[in-house]
Amino acid sequence: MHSLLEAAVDGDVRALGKALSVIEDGTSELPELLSGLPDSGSALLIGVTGPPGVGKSTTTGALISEYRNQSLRVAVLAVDPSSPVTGGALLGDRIRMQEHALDEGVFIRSMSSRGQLGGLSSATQAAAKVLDAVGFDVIIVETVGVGQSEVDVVNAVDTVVLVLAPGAGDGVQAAKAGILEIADVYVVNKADRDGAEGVVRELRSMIGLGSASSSSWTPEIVTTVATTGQGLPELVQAIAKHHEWAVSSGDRALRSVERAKLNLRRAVLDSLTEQMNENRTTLDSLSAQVASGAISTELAVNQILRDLNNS
Ligand SMILES: Nc1nc2c(ncn2[C@@H]2O[C@H](COP(=O)(O)OP(=O)(O)OP(=O)(O)O)[C@@H](O)[C@H]2O)c(=O)[nH]1
Ligand SMILES: [Mg+2]
Repeated sequence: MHSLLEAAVDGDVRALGKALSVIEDGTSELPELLSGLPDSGSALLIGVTGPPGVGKSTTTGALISEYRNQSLRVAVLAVDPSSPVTGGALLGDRIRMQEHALDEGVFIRSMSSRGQLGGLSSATQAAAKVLDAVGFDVIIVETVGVGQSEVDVVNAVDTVVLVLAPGAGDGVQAAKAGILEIADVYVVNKADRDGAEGVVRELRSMIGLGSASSSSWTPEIVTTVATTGQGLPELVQAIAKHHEWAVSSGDRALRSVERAKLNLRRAVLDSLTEQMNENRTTLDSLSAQVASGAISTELAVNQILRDLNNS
């Protein structure tokens, strides 16, 4: 595992791909791989999310260009939480980022979570850690759609960019699923179309700009045309500003503890479920006893936890 990492650090793209597969599959080699990684990374970790079709991939592609102009190395993780095995949906995205395909300073990879404890969120974090160790300066996590699983995935990043666009289903209403509150930078894309101003207005009133206290982050709203690159320097600037704030305010450190807590909680639950499933007979007999009223649920829980402890 360590030689795999070393090869990846030396620029071996296939080794990097293999390391990421270990993460996706959650194989037994994973702990060894992760233990070889430095703890705190220095990469700029950006999440790009938003409703379908608003221009997330085009924006990501445009961001790649901006960062490449600064000679920074960029990695993109395209994450599809809706499908256990990433397929068709991301194909179009890869084509959209095709202009960067031959650039050695750019690495693009689709991600799914097939096995890792803690699910896609921790898989994404682990992948970001690897990419950071390998030397990428900027890591962009693009998710498909907006829902609880996207909220989980964006928990894996330091700066959350929510992309919206004018047009049916693309506006603020479409992004209500808990993600509005956690975005750090709002992009109103497709500003070349009618209605962008309205989306900006709607956003302003919804996120209540001005009410934020001086100690917290005031979300930025950036208007873009991702297809031409208009507004992209401003987006890069807004991301940098948030990053600086997150580091100096301690928010970045706080988020990483919160993240670890969430992962741990989830991993413990996954592990308990797994162990319980392995020990079906106990579960079956205790369930029967609870159903008949012979013992209480609480008592059965204690029994199960005791059994797991002793096993
Ligand atoms: N007019 C206009 N079209 C845009 C702009 N940005 C993206 N598009 C187009 O919008 C369509 C969707 O863009 P994508 O970048 O694939 O959007 P997405 O959010 O990644 O889509 P999904 O991954 O399918 O959710 C494409 O046809 C883009 O060319 C823009 O600023 N203006
Ligand atoms: Mg996309």
